[in-house]
Amino acid sequence: MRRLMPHLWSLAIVALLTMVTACGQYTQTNTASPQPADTPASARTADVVIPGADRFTPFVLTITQGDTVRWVNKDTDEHVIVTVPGTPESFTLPVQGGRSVSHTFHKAGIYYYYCSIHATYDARTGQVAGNPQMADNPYEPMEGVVVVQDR
Ligand SMILES: [Cu+2]
Repeated sequence: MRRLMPHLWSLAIVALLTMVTACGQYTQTNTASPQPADTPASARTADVVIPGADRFTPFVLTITQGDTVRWVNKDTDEHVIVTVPGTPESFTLPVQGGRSVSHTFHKAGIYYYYCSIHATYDARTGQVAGNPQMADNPYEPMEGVVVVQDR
């Protein structure tokens, strides 16, 4: 029995490796995936954190088309994430204090966004500015950028 064990172990390892390899090939060549074409299996989720302050960290986040950004609001205040005009897709995402909100980016491009409670967007100049009525520091507008690269 003792002498058979190493042999059984190597058989098990070979079987395991074969399964892992087969899985990898399956993922890469599978065309009948239940996921939409623009949400590939390799899509990731990246976080932007709102600390206990009116800002987005990191300020610039680079992702790949089909990835999801999750804004994690660690502040007690509500924030509302709004894209500025001219982004490839527009969205308005309210997020309560202590909660998070996600958006999947289907189009490549540069997305500028701001918090519509703590900052303002001037359509005439295209500038985002701090909202002096609401922001901790009106000289540092609550804004961020998501760069979505082609897959
Ligand atoms: Cu805000």
